[in-house]
Amino acid sequence: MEKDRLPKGQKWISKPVVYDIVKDIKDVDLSTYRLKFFGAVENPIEITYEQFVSMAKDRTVADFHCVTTWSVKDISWEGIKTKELLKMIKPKKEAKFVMAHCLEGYTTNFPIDYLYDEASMLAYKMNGEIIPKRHGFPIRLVIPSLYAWKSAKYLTALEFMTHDKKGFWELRGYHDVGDPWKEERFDED
Ligand SMILES: Nc1nc2c(c(=O)[nH]1)N[C@H]1C(S)=C(S)[C@@H](COP(=O)(O)O)O[C@H]1N2
Ligand SMILES: [Mo]
Repeated sequence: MEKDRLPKGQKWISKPVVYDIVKDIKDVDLSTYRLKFFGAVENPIEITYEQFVSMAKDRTVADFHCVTTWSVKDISWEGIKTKELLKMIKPKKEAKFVMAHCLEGYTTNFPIDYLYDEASMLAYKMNGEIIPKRHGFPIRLVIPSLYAWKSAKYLTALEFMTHDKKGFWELRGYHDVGDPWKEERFDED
């Protein structure tokens, strides 16, 4: 039933609204861009955009829920499933949390389990096209099972942490996890 598809307190709109903590985003030089995986992992690596694209073969179609109450149906993302990348990076067993780091300084944290979700991806295409600049070019983290502020755009690194730390919005009162089905919008305390 269609109603069950929309988390409480949300309404459907047709296209995602661009939300950014800064007004301007620098152009990215793909020849120097690197995506890093570091922290509590067996195999810390850095990959180039070209390497990423050559490995990209996964696709997810998922609804996107923003904490400001809009939701968008069926956005398609192409790239690499995070659970596949983790096979290569091998997080240590004490890695419990992840911090996403972005080009303009944005950060967001979440429990590592969300990277094992079937739908979670690192994406370079959105709805069949290279991700538009303001939607996260060149690579974006997409975690459909959490509110959209966890889907970090302009991703530069995933940091694997043994202890939780708060990212940009989490420091400003937003929930550490942010599950739309539990309406985890803000931290209670
Ligand atoms: N790097 C970065 N990623 C970000 C943000 C940001 O400011 N910087 N905003 C977040 C928020 S609050 C939302 S709602 C979504 C919006 O995604 P969109 O701009 O593609 O619609 O991006 C998230 N990812
Ligand atoms: Mo947001």
